[in-house]
Amino acid sequence: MREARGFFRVFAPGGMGAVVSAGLLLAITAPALASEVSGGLVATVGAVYVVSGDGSDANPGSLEAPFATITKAAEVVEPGDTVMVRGGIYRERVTFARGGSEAAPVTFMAYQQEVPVIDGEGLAVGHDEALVTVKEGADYLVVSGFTVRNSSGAAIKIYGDLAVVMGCKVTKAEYQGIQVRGATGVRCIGNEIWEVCRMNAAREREGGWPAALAAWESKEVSFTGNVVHDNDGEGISLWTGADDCVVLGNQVYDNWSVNVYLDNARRALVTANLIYSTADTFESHRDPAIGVAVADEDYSEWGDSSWKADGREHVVRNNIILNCSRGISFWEDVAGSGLKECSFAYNTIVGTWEYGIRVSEGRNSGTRFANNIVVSRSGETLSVTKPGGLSFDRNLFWDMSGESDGKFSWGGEDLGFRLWESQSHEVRGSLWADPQLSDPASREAEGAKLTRDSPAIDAGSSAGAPPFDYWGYPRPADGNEDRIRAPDIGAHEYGAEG
Ligand SMILES: [Ca+2]
Ligand SMILES: [Ca+2]
Repeated sequence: MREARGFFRVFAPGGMGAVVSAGLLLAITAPALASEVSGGLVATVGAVYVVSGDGSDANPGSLEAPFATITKAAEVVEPGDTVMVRGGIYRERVTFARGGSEAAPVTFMAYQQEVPVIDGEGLAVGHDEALVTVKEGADYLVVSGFTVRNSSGAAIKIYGDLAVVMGCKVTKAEYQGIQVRGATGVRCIGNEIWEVCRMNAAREREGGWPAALAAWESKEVSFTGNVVHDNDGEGISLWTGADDCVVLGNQVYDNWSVNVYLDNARRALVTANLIYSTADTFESHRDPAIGVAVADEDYSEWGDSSWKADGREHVVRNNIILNCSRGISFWEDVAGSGLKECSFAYNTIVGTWEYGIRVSEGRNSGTRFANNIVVSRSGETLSVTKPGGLSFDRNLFWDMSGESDGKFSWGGEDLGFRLWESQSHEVRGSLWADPQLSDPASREAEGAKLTRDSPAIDAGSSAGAPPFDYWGYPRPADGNEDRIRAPDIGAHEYGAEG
């Protein structure tokens, strides 16, 4: 996905530098590395340690005489050091208290293609603790290629700034899979997180469940290319005080309460994600989950006297949302909260069981829904209980059930598309037409592609159009070769792939 690659280039030079050195490490054996490094290949890599289940913490930590525990390595690393952990099961709570620097990160990584497993079975981990913890002050730490499983608390919690957690498999935790707390610039890249938030495994709780992948009171966190699925809470959450965070290129599906949740967060960018529900029959009122939800839940009762409703300035674009209860949803939990200066644009939402878009109350302002494809399956396309502060511009609506005009619930009135479009001055230039997607029943992104005669082609407005589509191809394109090069409505720019 090109938007993802651009993101790496622009925002992740330090982390990807560390990854490049990790790639080098994979290519050569550990004893060879030090001389390669001292030969100038990598300027700032320090010592290399190896951990193996059959080693000993009394060893020097070399390939021939490895440490036995990750904990031992974590106690001795200096900035620039690399720890390679061999395959096998490590039954230890790991605390990373020593980090690196921008020029010299500390890296803990799987040795070659082996799979080190940090397994908490039988270990006491409190509900607000984690099996793996990156402590505050342990900055510039890279953790790559581990499986982390069986925690009676969270699996991984990150308090250190600019940490990178990548290529990890995280499963079977009672609470969060990965939670970033009070940290800046953390990146979670290419992890798989499933079957966490097990404290709600019965899926009967009325509230209080955690999220599989979450940022809380943190800034400039990015969640990129992760696969987050089958969790018993929220999928990805930007939670209270999570500001300027990015949710990019993830696959998020079959999570219980909400797939992507922006709760008391500010200035989130949610882009190029594939969000869906696989099933066609459902077991509870939250099943299937919402695609992207925004709210400001009231946590003042938790004793936070400074709490105020704060959600605003989110950009949610180029996402594909399939077979969810609602595609995009806001609900007003406390008076004064609302969608404020948010943009929901160029998303393709297909097959919603409840509403394509639902905005429930809210003191909304300056928020724009533009250039989205919204295809419901319930006959109920859109619901806005309190019009005002929301504009709808160049959206393409349709319903799979054969409804001729859809149902647009607007300030308590049930309107068909034509009445809705003609009555409100906040609504401009939307269409009611079959978007002619390549496979509207699909759960894959390809199914949301336009076909040649789609009315979405060249029908978008260029104001605020992102320069790429979901796949990262340039927008606008003249994919249908009619000499009109305008943006297409939805997440796909037809023919842009050339
Ligand atoms: Ca076009
Ligand atoms: Ca064209």
